[in-house]
Amino acid sequence: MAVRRDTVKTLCRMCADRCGIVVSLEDGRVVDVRGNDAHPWSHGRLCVKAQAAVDIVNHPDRLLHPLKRRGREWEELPLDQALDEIAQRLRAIIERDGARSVGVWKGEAAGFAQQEDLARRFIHAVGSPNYLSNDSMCWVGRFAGFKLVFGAWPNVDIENSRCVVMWGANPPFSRPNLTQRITAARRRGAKLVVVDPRLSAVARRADLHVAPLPGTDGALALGLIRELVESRSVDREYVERATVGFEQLAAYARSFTSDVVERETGVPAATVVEFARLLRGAGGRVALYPGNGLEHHENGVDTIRAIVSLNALLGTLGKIGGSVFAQPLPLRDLTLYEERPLTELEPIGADRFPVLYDVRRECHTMTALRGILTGDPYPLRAMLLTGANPVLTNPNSSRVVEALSALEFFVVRDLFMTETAALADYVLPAASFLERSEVHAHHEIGVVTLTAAIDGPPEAQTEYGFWRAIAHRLGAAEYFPWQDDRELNRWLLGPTGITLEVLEAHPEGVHYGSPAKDEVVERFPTPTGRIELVSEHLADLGYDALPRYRRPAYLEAPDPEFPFALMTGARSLLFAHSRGHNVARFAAEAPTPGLEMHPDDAGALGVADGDTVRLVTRIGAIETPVRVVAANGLPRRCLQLTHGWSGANANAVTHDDRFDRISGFPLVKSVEARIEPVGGTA
Ligand SMILES: Nc1nc2c(c(=O)[nH]1)N[C@H]1C(S)=C(S)[C@@H](COP(=O)(O)OP(=O)(O)OC[C@H]3O[C@@H](n4cnc5c(=O)[nH]c(N)nc54)[C@H](O)[C@@H]3O)O[C@H]1N2
Ligand SMILES: Nc1nc2c(c(=O)[nH]1)N[C@H]1C(S)=C(S)[C@@H](COP(=O)(O)OP(=O)(O)OC[C@H]3O[C@@H](n4cnc5c(=O)[nH]c(N)nc54)[C@H](O)[C@@H]3O)O[C@H]1N2
Ligand code: SF4
Ligand SMILES: [Mo]
Repeated sequence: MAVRRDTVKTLCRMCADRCGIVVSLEDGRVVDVRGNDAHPWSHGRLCVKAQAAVDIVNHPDRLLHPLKRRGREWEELPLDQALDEIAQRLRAIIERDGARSVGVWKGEAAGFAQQEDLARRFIHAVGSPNYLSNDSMCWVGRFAGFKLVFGAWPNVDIENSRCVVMWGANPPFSRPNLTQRITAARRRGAKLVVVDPRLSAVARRADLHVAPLPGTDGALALGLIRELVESRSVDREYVERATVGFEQLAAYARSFTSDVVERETGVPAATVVEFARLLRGAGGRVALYPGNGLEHHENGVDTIRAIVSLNALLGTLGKIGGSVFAQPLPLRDLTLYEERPLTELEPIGADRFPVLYDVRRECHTMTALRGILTGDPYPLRAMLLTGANPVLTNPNSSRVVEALSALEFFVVRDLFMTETAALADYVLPAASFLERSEVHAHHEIGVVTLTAAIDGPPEAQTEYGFWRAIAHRLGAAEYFPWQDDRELNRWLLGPTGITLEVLEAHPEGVHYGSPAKDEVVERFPTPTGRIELVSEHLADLGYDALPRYRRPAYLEAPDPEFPFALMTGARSLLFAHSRGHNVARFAAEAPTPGLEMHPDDAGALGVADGDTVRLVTRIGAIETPVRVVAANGLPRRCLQLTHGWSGANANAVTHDDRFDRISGFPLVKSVEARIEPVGGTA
């Protein structure tokens, strides 16, 4: 018989770029992934991860059937039976301890947008407010910063900018196709400033690389605010009309002279002045892009508030090439926060980190994991986890293992038997992103796309398929009326005026909204309707109204036991967190993460590139080979280790007991650390 060949146009969803791809199939099996030249975001360009989708969906270790634990063994069982048994166990726990003793955990790989909202919908539909996710340490720290200052997170218009600032972000690895936007802007003469302690891939291309010590960015931002005010480059009239707290902020920033900033951050005073000059020279067309590098510190949200406030002083808001507030695609809302907010049931962490809950309705994963062990604030007995591997990605792995093992009932949905799935009672095979049809709004270009679903293993359910199946078994069918993903997508699109059929006919997506134009923005969705350079809302919650700079602990109270500041989690190109390590050619390329170290520190320790050392923090210790970087690659006494490897798990040494005060994000960058020799090799 002849081989049946097909091609399907869809999106890669392994990072937020969501590039257009063309998938080739032979007899229904994925054999190739190529770039879709007609796609308006990626224009045919892909990164190396897209091809790995072929390896991942066809992987010999892929889970094909539900598994149930029997002591130390796993037993295969039919999907319907697994779902029945899971529902039965959940029902018994809900009847005994109440619905809030059950939680869901949605990880990064399950996706955001509708996949996130489906998990939120499910858990509220069954009567529990406990939605947990990777967003206890991703994105919301930045979102909170924008939300507190502007009431919303604007699009950063990189391509039309005259000065692009990548602050704690490294798109060549984290969003490879966004990098093309930076290149396009530079071709038109834009300057690129990168703020990163490390000489990252994007820093190598920068006109100005500003390298503060980890966690000191707040002082740098306040120093820039001071420079802008002192040089009279602030549009006073706009600032008076559109902001609250300008005088207060300016007065506070006054003490952050470039010399003070140099002493605090290690950035030469002349660099601070040059940075301010580049910002001023762009006529408000400054694209200020804050990254994940800023969130994982105890002072993260205040740092981010100070950084994003620069937008107000520079006049970037509403400017092409600056920060534009685009109209969102008016999809229907899948969440039940209006209908069934369930706040009286005390969402876990909402009292401890009210901003995290208020701005994004996120429960706090680290509080929940502790709660499993202590029963405080109330017992959490059961968890349904999808698309996450917290044993490698949440801080303090040994505590994560302890907590997840202590659950009475634990279900994991994944493509593989992971370190986390190994702790579960049931493991269910999940559909990969290529096997789900989803609506994607690409807000940076105003394009909505419907992804195509390729047939996957028959028992690998989509996210919707799974939540629906359990909800129907638990008497919550009314919330999951749609037959399948397709009908759900039709419902979601309702108010947009764009039909499912139109999207199916246009795999490159359909434009929505109107193209951005320059407009002066004066009203903001904040409590005062203005840009809040100081936040009375935060003051009411017991925080500082000003984005006050707090020195990171490793500088404020240096501990000779732990002389290094360890950053973790800088993205590597090949892997998405814990994903991709089972792709043989990627694993061969990077079998271990490599602890980045300054050559002088390596010299002082007597360590050479490739030597294995013991990395010790107050939380734990791991062994890992060292990667000695160039002298300008990292400040002295700073280290960097990427997470995601099971062999050298960076999160075995990160903190689940120290947090950003506002967002509740854990301290996983600027962690106090020391290096010890291993078996006499160092
Ligand atoms: N130390 C440190 N830790 C960090 C960070 C850091 O910077 N430093 N960064 C944090 C950040 S920003 C994030 S977002 C988190 C991410 O951490 P997680 O949310 O745990 O995400 P992944 O490691 O990508 O895990 C995804 C799991 O989902 C599975 N999977 C893949 N595709 C699918 C699918 O389509 N459906 C389902 N159901 N499963 C699938 C994969 O096999 C994998 O086991 O890590 C955080 N951890
Ligand atoms: N290949 C790949 N792509 C990914 C992911 C992945 O795991 N792999 N994960 C995706 C996810 S979920 C996320 S959240 C994004 C994150 O994407 P980005 O926001 O771009 O984050 P990173 O790529 O980790 O780059 C963060 C940079 O911040 C620097 N940094 C660390 N501490 C500090 C500090 O104190 N101050 C400053 N200024 N910089 C600091 C680090 O050196 C690092 O270069 O990437 C996404 N894309
Ligand atoms: S940049 Fe790479 S991983 Fe991200 S969507 Fe595009 S091809 Fe996929
Ligand atoms: Mo993330």
